[in-house]
Amino acid sequence: MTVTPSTPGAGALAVPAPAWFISDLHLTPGMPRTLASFEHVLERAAQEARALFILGDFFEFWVGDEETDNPFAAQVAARLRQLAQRGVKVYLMHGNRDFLLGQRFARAAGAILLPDPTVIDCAGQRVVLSHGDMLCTDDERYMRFRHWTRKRWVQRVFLSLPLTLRLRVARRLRADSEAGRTQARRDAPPDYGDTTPQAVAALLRASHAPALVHGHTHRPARHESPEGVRWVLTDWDLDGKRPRAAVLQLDASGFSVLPQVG
Ligand SMILES: [Mn+2]
Repeated sequence: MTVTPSTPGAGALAVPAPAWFISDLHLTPGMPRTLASFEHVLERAAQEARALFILGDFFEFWVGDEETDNPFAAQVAARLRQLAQRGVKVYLMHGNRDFLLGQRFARAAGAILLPDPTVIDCAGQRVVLSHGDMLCTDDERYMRFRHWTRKRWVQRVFLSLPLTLRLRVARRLRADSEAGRTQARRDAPPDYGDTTPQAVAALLRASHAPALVHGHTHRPARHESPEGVRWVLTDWDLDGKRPRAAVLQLDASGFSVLPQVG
């Protein structure tokens, strides 16, 4: 499958520095320490960052913007909004779990929804951002699922179903994909697909960017290839046996992983 970015060569979103990048927080009421750590990071971001990018799978799952009214999601939105009101730009990109997150939540959070991929211009660097699932092109079953579930009409049909039914479908899909993300499974290394070098190279070339930042694979690293540098963000979990949460920062001195943000 070929990757066709929606934001090719030309325009790039101008972003003030320092910019912070996080993804795959999988926020859910069942992980209170992860939420607390996120709130702590927002406090620090208000002091130290000018832009915050949340590159998908922010929530464990999202079946429609009525979820904005849930006390948990409302609290998260309120925190983000406070950050935005303190002058930090807040950007959200969809992941494979929360791709139905819409304008209603974004407005409540004072955030801007970005297409996947998006090219930014920050601290003199051109960088392409993606959640990363579209780069895992070897997983044909998932790519088919992605292809259909990103169609507007399919989403409209799904969103017209009663909320309880949508929640049931989401739970079933989660159980299918990773046996319900029990704690033991969350602490184990990921056993699903990684990005393919061809998809990464194609995206870097099409974006005319020497750097890519993505999440999704839960394999935090910095990779170099002839096409450019690829930063992979960590997922967040402060509630399990293998605590992890990190922020990637881009400023005038380049990229750096901020230690001990949680
Ligand atoms: Mn993901």
